[in-house]
Amino acid sequence: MKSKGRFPRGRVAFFVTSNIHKFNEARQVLAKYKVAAAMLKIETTEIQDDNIEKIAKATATEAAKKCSLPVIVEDAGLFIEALNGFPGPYSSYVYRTIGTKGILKLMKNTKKRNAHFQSAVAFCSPEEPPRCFHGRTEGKISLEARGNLGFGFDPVFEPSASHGKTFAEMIMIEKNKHSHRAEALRKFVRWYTSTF
Ligand code: ITT
Repeated sequence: MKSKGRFPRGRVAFFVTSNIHKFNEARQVLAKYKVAAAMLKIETTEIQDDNIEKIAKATATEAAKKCSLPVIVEDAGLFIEALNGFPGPYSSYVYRTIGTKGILKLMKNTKKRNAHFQSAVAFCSPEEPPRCFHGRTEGKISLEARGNLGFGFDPVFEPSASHGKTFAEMIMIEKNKHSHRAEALRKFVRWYTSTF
């Protein structure tokens, strides 16, 4: 019998993250596919690598072993063309240190403002090797910070498809229409619901 408006038994994705904003965005995307999301905070040793897929896979493998559950981990980064892809995989550190103000300062007097976000969602169960799903949002770095929704670099990132709004000027449902994270998660959840 089909369940009406309820999550079918067993359709839960355990999302390992310490970032509540990421989790809330993911929860909204997964719910559309009737997959519930549970946030797990697990201490992992985040590896340093130029490749976000490698980081997400390594973290997912470690977390799945630690909690003996199938888990998803997402790693994301902002890649700015004029800065040769900086901060990319180092986005978390750069956000904590120089933040959006520092990015705007680095981009002062720079006409070429193209940038993109990349997301890698890794799924790993204790028995199997990890598998990865990708998302990407093209856009540009705004001239000034705008909006107070979202998190991280959202106030300075204008997705190309958004007619000049930054991510931080969008409610979550709108950000999820354009975002790298939502794209990667939709790929994951389509695979997940057709496999399990
Ligand atoms: P976890 O590793 O615990 O999941 P995190 O915040 O460290 O959380 P990431 O390493 O994936 O997550 O992201 C690195 C940083 O990139 C993050 O702290 C934000 O500053 C920025 N970032 C990632 N996704 C973003 C988004 O959708 N909007 C704005 N900034 C984002």
